[in-house]
This record gives sequence, structure tokens and C-alpha cells, in this order.
Amino acid sequence: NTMLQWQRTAFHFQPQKNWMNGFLPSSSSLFFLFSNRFYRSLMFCCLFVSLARISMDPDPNGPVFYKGWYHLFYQYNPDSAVWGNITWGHAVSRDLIHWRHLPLAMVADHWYDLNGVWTGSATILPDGNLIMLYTGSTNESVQVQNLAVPSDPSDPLLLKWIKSDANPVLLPPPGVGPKDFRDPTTAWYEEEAAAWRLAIGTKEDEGHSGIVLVYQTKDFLTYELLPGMLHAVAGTGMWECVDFYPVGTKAEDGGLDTSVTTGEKVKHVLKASMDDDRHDYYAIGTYDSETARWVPDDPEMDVGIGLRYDWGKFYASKTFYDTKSSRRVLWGWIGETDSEYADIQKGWASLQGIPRTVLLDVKTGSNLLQWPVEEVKSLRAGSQEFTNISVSSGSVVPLDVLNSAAQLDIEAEFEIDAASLAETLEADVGYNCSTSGGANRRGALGPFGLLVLADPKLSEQTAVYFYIAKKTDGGLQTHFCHDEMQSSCANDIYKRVVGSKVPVLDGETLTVRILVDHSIVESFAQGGRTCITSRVYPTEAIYNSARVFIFNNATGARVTAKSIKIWHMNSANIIDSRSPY
Ligand code: DQQ
Repeated sequence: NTMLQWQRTAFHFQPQKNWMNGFLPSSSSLFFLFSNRFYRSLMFCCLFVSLARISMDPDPNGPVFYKGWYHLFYQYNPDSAVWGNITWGHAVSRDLIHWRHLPLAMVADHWYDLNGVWTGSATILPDGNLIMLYTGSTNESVQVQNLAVPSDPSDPLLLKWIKSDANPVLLPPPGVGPKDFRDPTTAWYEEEAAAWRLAIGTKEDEGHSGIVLVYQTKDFLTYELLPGMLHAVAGTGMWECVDFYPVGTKAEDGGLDTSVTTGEKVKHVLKASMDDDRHDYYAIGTYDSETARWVPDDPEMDVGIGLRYDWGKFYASKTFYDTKSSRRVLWGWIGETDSEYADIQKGWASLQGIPRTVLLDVKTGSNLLQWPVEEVKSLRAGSQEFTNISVSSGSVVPLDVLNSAAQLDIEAEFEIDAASLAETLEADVGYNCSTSGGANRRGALGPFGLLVLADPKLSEQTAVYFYIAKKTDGGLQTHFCHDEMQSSCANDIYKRVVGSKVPVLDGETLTVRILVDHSIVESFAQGGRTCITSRVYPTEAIYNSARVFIFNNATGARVTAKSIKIWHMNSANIIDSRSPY
């Protein structure tokens, strides 16, 4: 049990732990109940059911900065391990790091959301007022869109919400399945049309296409379905949690408000969560306001078949424009990869990834840069730096990280010697993180990188590594991967090797930032061009046995760890709504 407690994270947003408080009987009744065999077994049965109450399907919902507070709402089931009765959990923060849990924001209490208050998004109107559009699963399980507004807009904590009398404001249009119409985006304002637009994901059975519809509205009460569709990709199935936002194309551009739709230097990102394979895919393209269509820059890298935000465990994500810091911030739901039984024992399931700023990579023009929000650095405590460590072929070098290495922020830079790179003749063609044998399969120019959450005997380790291979045209291609296969000695874990290509431009060294937090490893390679999140459940690499190593399994390359900076991370304060302010 201590081991399971150790797996709870220290600086990631998670559901409340004290969820069971309200159900505990008094001590005298406890004694009576325990002394009676029948009640004892009944109690254990109830305890088991109660423990199962922590079930969470926490798509981030309606993230927004409002009157000095960041708000995070999330899909939450307060009543049962069985999926259902989905409500909106709610927490607030001043800095995206320390959180205060608040009471549920919305529950299933109308016919139009009786089967769940599902995912939705916030829009801030020019007068500062806030509206929420969310999907309701009706009493007949039809997916409809509903409008909610704060009952007291002057309350910065947005504790109470009023659902509109006009609900549902949108029904599935003709030809759209009643269960395939969900997750409205943040609305953007169109000057020309003098109206708001928003997108909703659906699917078409013929061709198994994922589809995005666009609606136009002036008052959020009545809507016009625009002809055609924003975009569709055959063979990708239902698109959940669609997100659609502009990114600037110049280095000095920060994040852009969702309503910045025009301007020759604006690109648009379209993202969808693929219900078929449970990954979040995005593509960069151009939006045409006149036709309300979006076209990807590269059709071969379209939504659902090209880039993913993250190659590990990461789903149902959503961005918002942060008016406090003029940036776009991305939240993603990180599920568990252990068994449901273990989750019940832990008393919690799922967490939110560290929020990431999102920018277009103006150097490549073909991918985003995702990076942990600056505020994460405020948790950095003592740091250690290791420089110019030469890692010969086939070796593993321990890093003398003080105390436990379970809460870390790591920035590492690697260089591979020029002579090895020149001998690329030997390098493999067609490398693939998931199918090419992981961190133990040795090639000419990889794998090499770090082993985190590793115990001194290396019986447990999560490998975060680069692998340089050859492209079919003879050029070099760098891959960035996580190998989870030895991450835990427990036998109920779903483990994989995951990752993808990462662009490395001329003159660049190989860099990676890694956030380690007990049971999660989030990695950002080359400034956030390729990102991977793994859930890992060490049983040996815990407390002071959690270590970090550098490894080099390349047969033909000497690797230099030019610099490895490691910060211990303080824990975030994630407190109860009843704690004093
Ligand atoms: N979760 C919500 C849906 C959404 C799905 C229901 C994605 O609105 O499509 O809990 O995880």
C-alpha cells in the first residue's frame, strides 16, 4: 500500500483524495460493525464499492483565465466506478501549479443532460462575460449542445452556474447520428459575418470519416449550420474534443486569441481526439473564413494520420488563450496504464498533464512546439549539473542525484561525435520506436539517452532516448522514444515502446526536457517538437532507490552528455475547497 501511495503524483493536478470523508461512520458504530461477521463482510464490500467511486474520465473542460484565477473543469464521476453520471469537477489556481478543489460546477439535473454533463469549452465575450457550451447526453442518450453561464459573473471563483432555459441549443442535424455529435469548441468571432462560429466533431459511417461541422451564432441561443464542413478525413472515425485555433508564424508572435482568424501570417491548428485509437492528432493548415473550410498544409500529415500532440498516454486535450500571459495553453488528460484493481487500491485514477504552452515551430514550419508552462520552474528546488560526460558504446553511467529522484525537472543535451555520424552507411533504415525493439536493441547510432525512475540494480527503468537512423533517401532521421517495457516489476501494467520522428536542424545538438513525478514521465524533445508521456508504476525505483542513469546502446557511436541539469521539484499545493484562503 505504501508503494501504491508513492505512485500518487506531487505536482500534477489530480482528483481529490479525501473523497470518502462524507461516508465514514462514527467510531462506536465502526466497532459494532467490525465485531459482527455479517456486517464485516458487508462493510468490506461497501468499502470496495466506495473506493471505486474515484473513477474519473477527466477530459479538461472549459479551461479559462477569469478575474485573476485559472479555472479547470473536468469530466468527473463522483458516484461510481462504472462510467456514467458525468459531472463537471472544478478547481482554481493563480498560477496553473497550485490548485484549490471547488464543489462540482455542473451536475446532471435536466432532461437534456441527464446521462451526463459532457465535454465543453469556454468563450469570453468582448464585454468580459463568460459562456460555456457543453454536450449533454439527454435522458434518451442523444448528444445535444447546451449553454451555461455563471450565475454571478462578479464571482471570480465561478462557483454557481445557470443552465439556459433555451437548452438544448443544438440538436444533431439531419444525417448525424444521435450519439455522434459532441464537444463544442471555444467560439471565435468573425468580423465579416459579425457573428461567432464554433466547431463540433462527428463522423460519417460511409468512409468512416471524421468530420468537423461549423455553426454560426450571434447570441449563442440560435445557430446556423454552415454548408459543407470545416474538414473531414476518411477512415479516421469519430472525432472527439475537436480544437481549432490560430498560431502566429513569426518568432516574435506569442499565443493568439481564438478570434484571430485573419491575417496572412496566421496558420490554424486543427486537432481531434480519435475515438478509434485514443490519440490526439493535430495538423497545421489554412482557414478560409469565407467558406469556413480548413485545408492542411500537407495532406499526408492530415488530422488522424499525421502528427500527434504526444506519442504516449495523452487524450481529450483542449487549449485556451491565456489572457493573463498572452499565450496558448494546452491541457491533456493522462489516464492510467495499470489495472482497475490497482486504481481502486490507490484510491484515485487519472491526472492532468502539466499544462503546455503551444506555438508554431517557425524554424520547421511543420510542427508545433509544446513546452511546460514557465510557472513549473517555480517548483524547482536544489539543482545539480553534470557536464561533458563521455558515454562510450554499450555503457550505463549513474548520475549521483541527491536523495530520491522521483520529483525532477531534467534538461539534457547530447552530442554524437562527427565521425560516427559520417559512418551512416551502417545506420538502420526504417526505424520505428514502437516496433524496432526498444532501448535494448542496439544499432549503429542509437539508442542513447536517460534512464529515469530506475533502481540501482536497473531492474526497473524508463528509457527516454534518441535513435538516429537513415531515411530511404540516405539522409539522417532522428527518432525520439520512451521504452516502458522495464518500467515496473508489477505484472498488471500495460507497457509499450512509444515515440516518433523528431526534426533536428543543422547545427542543433539533441536536447530533451523531462518532468518526472512518481508515476508519470513527460518528455519534450528538441524544444517540444516531439513529446511523449508515460505512466509508469515503479515498485523498486521508489524513495531513495529512484535514480537517474545515462545510457548509450549505440554500437558505433561515442555519445557526449554535454550538459545534464537536474532540479528536484517541490510538491504543489493542491488543497480542499474548505481550506482557508
Ligand atoms: N469524454 C466525454 C465526451 C468526449 C469524451 C464524455 C472524450 O464528451 O467525447 O465523458 O474522452
